[in-house]
Amino acid sequence: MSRVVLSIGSNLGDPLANLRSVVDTLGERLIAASAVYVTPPWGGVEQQDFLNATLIAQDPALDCRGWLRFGQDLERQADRVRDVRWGPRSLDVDVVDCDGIVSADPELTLPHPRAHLRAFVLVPWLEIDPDAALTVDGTPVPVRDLLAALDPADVAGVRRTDAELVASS
Ligand code: PH2
Ligand code: MG
Ligand code: MG
Repeated sequence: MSRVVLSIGSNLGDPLANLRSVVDTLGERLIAASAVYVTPPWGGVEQQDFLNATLIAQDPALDCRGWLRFGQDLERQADRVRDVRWGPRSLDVDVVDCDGIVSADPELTLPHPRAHLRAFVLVPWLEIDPDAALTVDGTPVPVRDLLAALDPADVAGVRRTDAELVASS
């Protein structure tokens, strides 16, 4: 059994459709989806704003590496090209947390080594799990405390939209 927190982002092609492809593929495995946020590019590469969201999902058949592959398959299907680090992309699916496991495996470092610095991950995560915590340097820290430690301008830059990820029936 694994419960995963995924950060999804896109700023190329049809970003909303790219994010929706993840939710659609998760189907009943989706536990919670945040709103869609418009976020300024993080990391110093000049590029278009991103759409970002955070998802919580569960699948007894997938371990943490299985979730990594799940994300990579969807990135491929969105014609993701790997070139510039922190540059534009049609779809990025990052495993932020998987069952609270801490691992220095270079293929899948857990939790995501930069998630605690990124308002575009933490703001949507807090929306769907107000009690969320992330292990930073070996210590679990409430996500709300991580957000309070970030530059308020970075946090304010993460703006909620009215776009829906999950088709309302
Ligand atoms: N992803 C990156 C680099 N920078 N900035 C925002 N706002 N959103 C992202 O998803 C993002 C980014 C590389 O994974
Ligand atoms: Mg990423
Ligand atoms: Mg990635």
